[in-house]
Amino acid sequence: MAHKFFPKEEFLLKGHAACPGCGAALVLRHVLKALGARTILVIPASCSSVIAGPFPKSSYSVPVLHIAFAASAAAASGIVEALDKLGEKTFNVVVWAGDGGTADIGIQALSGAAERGHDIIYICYDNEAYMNTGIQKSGLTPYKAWTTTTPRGNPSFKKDMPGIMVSHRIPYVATISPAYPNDIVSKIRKAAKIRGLKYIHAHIPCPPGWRFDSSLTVRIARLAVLSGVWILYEYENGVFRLTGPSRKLVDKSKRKPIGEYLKLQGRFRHLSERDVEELQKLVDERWEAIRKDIMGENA
Ligand SMILES: Cc1ncc(C[n+]2csc(CCOP(=O)(O)OP(=O)(O)O)c2C)c(N)n1
Ligand code: SF4
Ligand SMILES: [Mg+2]
Repeated sequence: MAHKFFPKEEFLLKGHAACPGCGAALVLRHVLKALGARTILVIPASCSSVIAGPFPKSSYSVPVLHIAFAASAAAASGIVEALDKLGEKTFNVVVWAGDGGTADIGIQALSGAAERGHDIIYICYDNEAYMNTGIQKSGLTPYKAWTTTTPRGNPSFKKDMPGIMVSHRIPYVATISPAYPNDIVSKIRKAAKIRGLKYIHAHIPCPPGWRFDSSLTVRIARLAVLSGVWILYEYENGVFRLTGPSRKLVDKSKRKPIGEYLKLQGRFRHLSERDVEELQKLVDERWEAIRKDIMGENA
C-alpha cells in the first residue's frame, strides 16, 4: 500500500537548484507525487523560479507558467477558463507561491480568484521572508524574528493567512509541514477532489534564511508542530479539524516548550528569556482559543 500512497515517479527532478535542506523542495516533491503528471504549476517570482534551473531546462517535469510576482492567482484563473473552453477536465491547476507572493503582493489576485471560486489548488510555501532576494521581512515573518530588514527582530505580527482564506468561505483550507508527508499527500489529494478554490499553507524551514544547519530541516519542522507553533489542521466547508500530531496537543502538558524550536535557529538568537516567555504566551493563547472553539465555549 505504501508504494501506492507515495508513487515512485518523481516530478521534481534531480539536479534542481534548491539549497541543501530546502523545505520547499521537500514539500513540492510530495505535492507533485500526490497530484501526478496532469498538473500545471503557476509560479510567481520566488526561490521556486530559481529551483527550476536555467531555461530551456527545468527541474519540474510538469508544465510551469512562471508569472509576475502579483499575478499568480489571476493567471491560474485564466488557465482554468482556457481548459474549460477546451473541454479539458483532467488537469490540476496549482499555484505554488511564496509568503511574499501570497500574503503581500499576490493577496488581491488570490482574494479575487477565491471570490470567483475558480477551480485552483493554491499553495503558499511559507519560508517566512523574501528569501530569494536576501531574507527581507514579509507579512508572514514571525514576531521578533531576525531578517535583514528587521535586524533587531520583527516588530509586527505574522498575518493569519489561512484565517483570511477561511473568511472567504472557500470549500477547503489546510496547513501542512515537510515533517509529515502522509498528511501532505492526503490533504492535497482531498483538495484535488473538491471543486472551487482550495488554499493550502505549508511550513517551510529554510536553512540560509532561518540560520540553521541544512541537516536540521525536518527536525525543526517537527519541533514546530510538536511545540504547537505550527498547527496542522483543515477547514472543510468551514468545519475545523486538527490533524496528525496536532490532534493531541490541545492539552498544554503535551506540547514541547517553544524554546526547543527557537534555539536551533539563528534568526531567534537575539531573544531574551522574557522574549521567549512572551512568544510562549502567544502560542498558548492561540491553543486556548482552539480549545474553546472545540468545546463550543466561544459559541
Ligand atoms: C513586482 C516585483 N517586485 C519585486 C520583485 C523581486 N522579487 C523577486 S522574488 C522576490 C522574493 C519573493 O519572496 P517570497 O514570495 O516569499 O518567495 P521566496 O523567495 O521566499 O521563495 C522578490 C522581492 C519582483 N520580481 N517583482
Ligand atoms: S533560500 Fe530557503 S527556500 Fe530558497 S531555495 Fe534556499 S532553502 Fe529553499
Ligand atoms: Mg518567502
